[in-house]
Amino acid sequence: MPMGRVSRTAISIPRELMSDLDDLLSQLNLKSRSKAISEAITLYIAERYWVLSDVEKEVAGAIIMVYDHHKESEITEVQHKYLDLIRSTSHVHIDEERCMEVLMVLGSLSRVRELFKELQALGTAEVLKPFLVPRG
Ligand code: NI
Repeated sequence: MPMGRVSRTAISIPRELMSDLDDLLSQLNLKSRSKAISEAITLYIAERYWVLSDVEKEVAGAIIMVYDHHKESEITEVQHKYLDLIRSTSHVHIDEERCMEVLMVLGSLSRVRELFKELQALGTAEVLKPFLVPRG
């Protein structure tokens, strides 16, 4: 997201959380708390954007899944109903039992919601996480 004018605000967060952030920034040799918190807010919005936004909007994003590899055919079955939406997939075999898969999607938010709900309804993924940003 492009940085326009900035707003100043005061927020209250647990001291330990701020300390964890400062430790991390120090280890990464980064100096700006504001930049880190801006990035965190951007991620927060991207992870929740799909919940409230206008369903007619066009979005781009990813759906990240971790699941038992014995359930792969069910998950693939669902994906084949969304050929218009899923532009690419990436799959890695985590270990003997589990797979991680990322679906890159481009299309209307309503369609992404349908896909997400259908994957959720399978109840097979231990992780099912959308990350969406608006287009245009
Ligand atoms: Ni696999």
